[in-house]
Amino acid sequence: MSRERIAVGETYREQALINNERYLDMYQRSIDSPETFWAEQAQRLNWRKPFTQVKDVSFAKEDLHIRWFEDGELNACENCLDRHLPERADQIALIWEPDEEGAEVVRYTYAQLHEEVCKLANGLKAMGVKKGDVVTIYLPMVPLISISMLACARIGAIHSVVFGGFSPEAIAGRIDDGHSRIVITADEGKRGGKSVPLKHNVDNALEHCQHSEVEKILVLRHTQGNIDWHEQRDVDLAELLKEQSPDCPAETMNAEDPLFILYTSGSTGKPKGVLHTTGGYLTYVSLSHETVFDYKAGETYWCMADIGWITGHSYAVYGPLANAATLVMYEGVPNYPDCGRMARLIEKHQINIVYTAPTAIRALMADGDTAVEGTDLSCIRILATAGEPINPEAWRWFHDKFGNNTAPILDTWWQTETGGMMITPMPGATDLKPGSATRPFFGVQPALMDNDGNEIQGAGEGSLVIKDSWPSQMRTIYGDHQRFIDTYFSTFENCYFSSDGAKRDEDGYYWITGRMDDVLNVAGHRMGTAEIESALVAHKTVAEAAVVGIPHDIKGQGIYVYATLAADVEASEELRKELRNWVRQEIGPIATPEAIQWAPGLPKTRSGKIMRRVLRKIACEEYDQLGDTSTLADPHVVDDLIAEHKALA
Ligand code: 6R9
Repeated sequence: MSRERIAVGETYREQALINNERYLDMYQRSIDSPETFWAEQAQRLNWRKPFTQVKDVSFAKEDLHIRWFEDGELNACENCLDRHLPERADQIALIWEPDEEGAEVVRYTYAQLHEEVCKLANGLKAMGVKKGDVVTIYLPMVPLISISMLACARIGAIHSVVFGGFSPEAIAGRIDDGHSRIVITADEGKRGGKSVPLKHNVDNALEHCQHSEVEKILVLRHTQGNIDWHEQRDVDLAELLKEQSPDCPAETMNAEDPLFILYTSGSTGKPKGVLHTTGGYLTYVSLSHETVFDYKAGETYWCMADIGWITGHSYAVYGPLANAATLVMYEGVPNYPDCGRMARLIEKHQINIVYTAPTAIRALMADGDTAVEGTDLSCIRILATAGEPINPEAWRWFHDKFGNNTAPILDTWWQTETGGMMITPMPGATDLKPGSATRPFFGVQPALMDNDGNEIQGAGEGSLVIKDSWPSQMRTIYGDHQRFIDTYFSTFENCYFSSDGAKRDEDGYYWITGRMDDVLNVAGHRMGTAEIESALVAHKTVAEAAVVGIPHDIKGQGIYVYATLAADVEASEELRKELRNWVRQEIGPIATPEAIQWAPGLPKTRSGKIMRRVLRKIACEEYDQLGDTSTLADPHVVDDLIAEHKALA
């Protein structure tokens, strides 16, 4: 924990929506009388039918329920578009910057975005999509991705966005789980000058589905690349939209009706379908987008996260659009064609607020000052990060090079499950400490627990839990409510357990120390070790596998694999390559192992549990810190692994 403390800048303190007094006052009210506080905040949305109940929650695992504004009715899409039209029809809602630098930028006003969404909503209806149906969206970072989500929301369909970097197997699992009948995709995506075969991946996915009910695939012709076409099943999106009316009444939804499912990795089993609902989610992401980014009308805002992740859902679509913001969307990667692209893009569109990931900063930082050379970034007012801890070096560099040593860097801690930012500074209110996510957002009651389940008071370190509900909390795991209860509410009584560890300092600031379960964070992407292990053992040559995280300069964490080969299989460099590719194919390129070590045996306890702690230490070459290995069934395994690791290095 660094001792450095950066005081709120004067201009920020004077001009921001929330200064420290206001933060303290609002925070206190949000905790003392959550019902009044949230009833007030929910007025930022248009309700078709006002709610009379604000909050009905129990975190007790025998009686778990989480309901917000439960008798209210509204439509999320209408709140993101229609209600802005009287005043802001001609304001730019979305600026789309293509992968290829210099290629034509596309802009949508709020009126145009509304029209596109209505047409697609009608198109979906024409395909038979009804309220409550799940629509799978597998698209690159093009405006259609937001348009598709909003079109679903408009007609009450539940969207399930699958990150464009995921493989056919991963798509198949999600299509199966959601019983999706419709998939929206594109011929290809473009990232860093390369094409991503999206339609081809969907075709493949359907072959992997256990019980595919997919009837139609709507295809955007984006790159005009060559794709297979199945007359009965594939629909050219442009053709479909040509026939659709730009009028589509928005469906009346209950506040607790599902808005979307988004899959995320856990420590065991297959990815979980995190379910978010309508009223509470939208209230929270809209309030937090405005107050954390201090968003003011007329400002241009860029959230760099892919929309396939929660950061994209909440802060590149729902939050900013609910606030009538002007958004930038970028198709590609921040260092294409070179590491100056991000800065040039900010300058070109005069972006005021940038929300990114530490891994992107570290990647640019590796090239020194060239990332910002020749650009004038004085348009930047606020910088923010999410997804992983930001190391103080990266914080400093970003603050200096992009923030002109003035723009605050907001390190926001939250999760797919929390829907919105939970622990975060506010530009006009919070003194910053590089590496700390600082203080809780309104309504959020974090606590630290010790191993016996007792709450730690004052400064200390423990398991990070949240003691009471907040409106954008996930409601369940789609199709598996028991897993929801077991995962989040069974470790500590009457608390939501985040699976993260944290420290709290004397000022009450929180410092996230990382996951306490077997979940890795690779370049800000969550991945379960179990997921990668099961991909590996699905290969015919692998008998058993164990995966651990190792420190990585740019990605934060890298994937280190221990593989035990089947009896008659010969280890070889060829096979190592094949397994690397196999994992990429099974999960996606983000899961590519840094290294694969052959392991004739794995360190197991007598009850057969793999001792990952030991494997982690070996992978990090901390041989003298293996800890207690006395419970191992066969302690010699460890010596063999160390020898093999040394040979590999
Ligand atoms: C928003 C998002 C959640 C996990 C979370 C934690 C890590 C997120 C962080 C952070 C340190 C931050 N994480 N923000 N760690 N500092 N500011 O990333 O959601 O993909 O579900 O990941 O990411 O470990 O538990 P998600």
